[in-house]
Amino acid sequence: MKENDIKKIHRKLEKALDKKRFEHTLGVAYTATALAMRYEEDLKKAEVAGLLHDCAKCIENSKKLAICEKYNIQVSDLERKNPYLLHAKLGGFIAMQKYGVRDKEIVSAIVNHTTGCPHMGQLDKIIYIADYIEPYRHQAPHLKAIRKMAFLDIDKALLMILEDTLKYLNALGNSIDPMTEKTYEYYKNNIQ
Ligand code: DGI
Ligand code: FE
Ligand code: FE
Repeated sequence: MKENDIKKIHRKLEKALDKKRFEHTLGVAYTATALAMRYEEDLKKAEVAGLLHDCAKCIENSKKLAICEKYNIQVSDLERKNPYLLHAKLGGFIAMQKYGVRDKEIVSAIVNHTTGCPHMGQLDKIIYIADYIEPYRHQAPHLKAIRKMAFLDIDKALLMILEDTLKYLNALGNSIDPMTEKTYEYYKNNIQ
């Protein structure tokens, strides 16, 4: 991925996202880059995945569903009731179609950034965590501790985020995607 390509992605994203989402996106991109330095992953891939992770976020819900229908992207009942969840899956598709991404790990990191999944790759984890801890986020509990843990132990940070996300969703009475649950169970049972 050349510098020029990254500039092109910036320009397109600025049109596709509202101002707040674009700021969040930049926050995720540089937080992901910092985590990639720490965990010796490809810096440019982390930057591109961070930039594009929410590329489908500002599409209207009805349009999200329409795009999924048009391109035969599977939509579960839970996603139909909570179409905002689709921005992850759809984001992976749009990253390939509109932004020319060919790298499987980047696409995977975008697709899995909302619910996570068991056996996440290193780039998946980096984007999942960067999304939660980027500097423009203010409201989540334990942010200070999770930000610190992200640079000490990536799996522990992941588990802390999953735990807090499930607590938050349960407190609101929001339905839990089976993938969020599976991811939590997997990491709870697989790390000390
Ligand atoms: O797109 P962002 O706001 O940057 O962050 P995100 O893609 O991680 O997720 C947005 C929301 O999705 C966040 O408030 C948590 C929520 N979420 C994650 N897992 C589930 C979920 N919502 C429901 N209903 N069910 C889930 O399993
Ligand atoms: Fe998102
Ligand atoms: Fe995000």
